[in-house]
Amino acid sequence: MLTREELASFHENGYILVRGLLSPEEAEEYRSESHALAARLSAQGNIDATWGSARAAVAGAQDTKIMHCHNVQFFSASFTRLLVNEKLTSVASDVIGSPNVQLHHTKMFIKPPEKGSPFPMHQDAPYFPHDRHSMIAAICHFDDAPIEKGCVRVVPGSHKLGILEHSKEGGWHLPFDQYPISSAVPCEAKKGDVLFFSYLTIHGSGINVSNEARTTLLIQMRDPEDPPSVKTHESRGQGMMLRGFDPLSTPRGVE
Ligand SMILES: O=C(O)CCC(=O)C(=O)O
Repeated sequence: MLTREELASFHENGYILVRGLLSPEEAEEYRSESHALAARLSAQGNIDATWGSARAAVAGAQDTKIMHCHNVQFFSASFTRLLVNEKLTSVASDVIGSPNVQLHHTKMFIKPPEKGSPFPMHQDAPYFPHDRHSMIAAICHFDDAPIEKGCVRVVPGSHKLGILEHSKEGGWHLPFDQYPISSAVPCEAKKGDVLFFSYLTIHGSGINVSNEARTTLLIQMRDPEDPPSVKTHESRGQGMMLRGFDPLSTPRGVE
């Protein structure tokens, strides 16, 4: 659970980096699972998820790559256990402001050494707007993410701006000149750290130019009483309860 000061900081800045939420051993296990999954999937096809806008926005991003898998809990039981980890869901509950925490989706990213793709600055909200803006992301770091590995960067306080107009070209993104990645605050992380931020918080990340991969799992969660404003971005597993219960459940959902 967060302290009163940490929660106030989240509300003021729109993000909080929780140090050592996972132990180094837990992080290492999830790192191995992530790389094993990426190897299995890569053997069957291309799992690069580099945004077209990343190539356009960032010098040096022309031949970068990022290995990716959506909804990893359908690929390995180890990730299912992480989703309901008490340490994770108790902080999620604090920042969402509800005892009930519902899954939206998960995304594993491996930024490979020397050429790991960047993400232009954006809010997540345009992808899947919700009426009460309770949606958060928790980025779990399975290895260290210093600046040179392309750590996540944020614009503190930007969650207070509401949903901004984005370009949809090559992935939703904000104007490159107005929001350069380099001017955002780097959230350098150690393995086991988890970065929580509102889906309204402007964020992005630079290229991994180091000689090690950057391995993360992004878990998007919401208050189950915060309905989607539009029917979009639906995926397998969406609506799974990670903590508490769904006060809006009806017999229609029972099969
Ligand atoms: O992992 C990162 O560097 C950023 C990911 C991100 O911004 C996103 O998936 O929306």
